[in-house]
Amino acid sequence: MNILNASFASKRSVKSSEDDFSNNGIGIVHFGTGAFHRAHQAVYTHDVLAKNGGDWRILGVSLQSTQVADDLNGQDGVYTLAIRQENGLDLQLIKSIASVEAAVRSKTNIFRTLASSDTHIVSMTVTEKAYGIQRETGKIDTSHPAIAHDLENPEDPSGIIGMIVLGLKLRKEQGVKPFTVLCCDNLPQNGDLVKQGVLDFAMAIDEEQLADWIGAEGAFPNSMVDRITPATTRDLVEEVSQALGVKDRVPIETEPFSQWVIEDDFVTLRPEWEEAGALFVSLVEPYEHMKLRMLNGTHSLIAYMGFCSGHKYVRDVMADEKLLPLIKNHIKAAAQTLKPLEEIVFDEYAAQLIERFKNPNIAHETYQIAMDGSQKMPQRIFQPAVDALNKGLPFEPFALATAAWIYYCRGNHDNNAEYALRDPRETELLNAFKSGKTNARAIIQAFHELPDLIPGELAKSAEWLKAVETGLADFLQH
Ligand code: CS2
Repeated sequence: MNILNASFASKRSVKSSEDDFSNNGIGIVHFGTGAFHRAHQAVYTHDVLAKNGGDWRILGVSLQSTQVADDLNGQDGVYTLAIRQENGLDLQLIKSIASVEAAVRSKTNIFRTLASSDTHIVSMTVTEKAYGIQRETGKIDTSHPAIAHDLENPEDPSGIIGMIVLGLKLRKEQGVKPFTVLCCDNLPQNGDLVKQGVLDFAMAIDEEQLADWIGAEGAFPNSMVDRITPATTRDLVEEVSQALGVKDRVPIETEPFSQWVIEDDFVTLRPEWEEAGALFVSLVEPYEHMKLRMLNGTHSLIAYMGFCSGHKYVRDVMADEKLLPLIKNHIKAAAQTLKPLEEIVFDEYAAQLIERFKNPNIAHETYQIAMDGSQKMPQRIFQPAVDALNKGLPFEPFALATAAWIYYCRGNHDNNAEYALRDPRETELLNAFKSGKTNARAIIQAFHELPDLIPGELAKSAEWLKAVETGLADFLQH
């Protein structure tokens, strides 16, 4: 038996395998076919294909690994979505991914599809660190490895910005309208940021006319994406394969909750994702601030405090009576920095978040969330802290989260066993911690002096520095 015609042997199942999209064409190229995409956009797209049909299948692109391409292609792009409900596991076969290209092997089909007038959308979940765009200026960071490579080799790019620019250039040359660039990473004003980076890159390779054309005709909608998706484990592969009666190498487990808010600004066609539950709005920023600050900011606090206290999963941190009040404080302080959103009562959103974090069926590792702190802390913790200080609101929870992150950056457990920070700025962070030895003030000073990380407003605030120092001194002592 093959996964395409698998039927579920046990447990509850939401949908079996009747859907067949093999005749639907490709309309989307998606960079980063990891767990999050497969629990989110690919599912919305599957649902729209099932409802309305259309040429909206996805060509996945993996920028670095070949594994996910091999695994998914070996199953005709089909995989199982396992939704952990309170009363069991819902399984659904997702069939919106046509196939996946590993860019390190060949880019021929990737650029053919990027240039094709049938492709309307290029979306991406490549994580915060992949872009190489400076937040403050929107300019490309020429020291970023992918940007540096692509500036030298604009006709054979390997990074996300270089590939988008070459894809758009091919379209311009062939008289095809630009595709819409839909960023689905947890970055503030993600669409605007990518647009600035793309335009700056085009200028940097002397493609002024291309930049003008993209600026005038392109579209880069902002979007807020949300679904808690732990990395796939061997246990999940076993559990799903058993329920399916056939091996699925790449199932995804996720929570029941899912949210997608998208700015309705597309060059040409788009799938009717609203029919699968997405919300199209004219302004995404308030939703994005809410999510980045209340969910992701709290997640980072949970991750650093939890990991350093020996908790493996988010749910374990939530069950720790000493830590839970600190987590609740953080969510509240984050909510206070937000502009009101008519559609959402922040207290209700907060209560829902607590339940989502507590979900006993989701094994979300604190170490997974702790990764890439230097790329996540600015929008999750530092910017809300600046707003809180400016508005005279409680800022201490953000100082505590900062202290917890700095403490994590020491890179070893209390028993001296080392762990990798898993951060592109790992060496700088470890050195900053070491430079202060065991002196909280000196360590904090070193972190605040790192370039392009903690905003100057915070580094200059005595009350902020004091609060972070108190938090860190406490961690160092206990
Ligand atoms: C998490 C996010 O790993 C992390 O940094 O905070 O991946 C989080 O689970 C998602 O944004 C939820 O939508």
